[in-house]
Amino acid sequence: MLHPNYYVELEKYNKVINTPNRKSDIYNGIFDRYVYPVLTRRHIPLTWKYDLNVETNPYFMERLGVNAVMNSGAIELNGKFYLIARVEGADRKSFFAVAESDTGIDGFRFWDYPILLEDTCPEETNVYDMRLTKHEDGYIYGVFCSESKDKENPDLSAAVAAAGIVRTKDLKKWERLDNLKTLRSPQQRNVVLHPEFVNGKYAFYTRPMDDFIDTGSGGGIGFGLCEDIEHAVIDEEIITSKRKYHTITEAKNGAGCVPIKTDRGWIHIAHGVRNTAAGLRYVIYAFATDLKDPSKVIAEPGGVMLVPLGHERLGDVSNVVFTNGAIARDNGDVFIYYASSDTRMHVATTTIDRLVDYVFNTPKDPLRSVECVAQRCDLIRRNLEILKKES
Ligand code: M1P
Repeated sequence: MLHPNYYVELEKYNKVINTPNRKSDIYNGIFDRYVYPVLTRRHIPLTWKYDLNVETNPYFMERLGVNAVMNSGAIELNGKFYLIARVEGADRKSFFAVAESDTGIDGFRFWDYPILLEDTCPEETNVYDMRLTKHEDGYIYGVFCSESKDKENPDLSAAVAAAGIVRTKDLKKWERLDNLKTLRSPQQRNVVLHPEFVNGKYAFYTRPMDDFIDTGSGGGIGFGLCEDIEHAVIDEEIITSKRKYHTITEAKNGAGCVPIKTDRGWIHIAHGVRNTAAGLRYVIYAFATDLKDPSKVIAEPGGVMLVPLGHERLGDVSNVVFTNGAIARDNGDVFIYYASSDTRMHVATTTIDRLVDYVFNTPKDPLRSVECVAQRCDLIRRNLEILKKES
């Protein structure tokens, strides 16, 4: 016999899982937003949190609570949409779990068990933010942040971030490979594996960092090649998308989704961070790189593509949107998955055509107010002429 509250909570869970999503009326022509998040802590199965045994849990208490579901890698396999979510337990430790949906915009349901990674790094305390790459070598790779205490530094919060690597063919069996070594950068986070070989080598987008939080002298999103994915080592990292003064990337930036291949170039959807009196503000931006040389930026629209709006602005780490997963379908549809305020997951939908138009035809940031106003006045002038002709 189960506790009566089990049935109450089960009904709530089923309602969350079965609520259809719909497009919101917020318009920008670039992508559609949706009214409901696609994954939240309310999507966590009851079996992950409660002890259902009434003798050992007479009050039907959460024994292992879940705090947030966020930053998820994404992949389509056999026509189904999968998110590898970062689930953060009440104990602040994150882990990965697969959620599956038929539509990509709703109905995401976690598999029975989260992913139990091979315990190959005794010093590793926390893992998060997996990017999933369907590589041309036939494997699906997951690259994530592997965080450990910085033993050299007596500060209790001092940590070291490295890029952990796993691979799978079915999202069920995962093989852990060596963490990525970047010989010239002491720390790494937001590392993404490029889906194709470049000059016969595995190519990674990196984020050189001097420190756990501050990227320090790290100039932006890096790019480096390595020979052996099982023992990945990168010597030189060159900078692709650079951080710039008084832009959305001033404090830092980082690669997000695996780049999307189009006829015009690789489209990257990344995050940029700036500092404010209210703390760091994370937004999502896009740029394109050359098809033959994916480190070479060939188009960089000015400003943000997606910002936290309304309830997205509030959460455990407020004023944050962050993406590490998108699905580009064969029919040209693109599903961009993003987390808001380190708390919940959302989807934004668009198409390859729209992304290409956005990335290649949105004006660049002229970097100075006076030139930004001139740019806007030019647009207004052209528009007023059109309206005059129409009237
Ligand atoms: O809290 C916002 C984000 O902070 C980190 O991103 P970055 O390395 O660019 O600062 C990550 O830890 C990410 O998980 C988190 O969402």
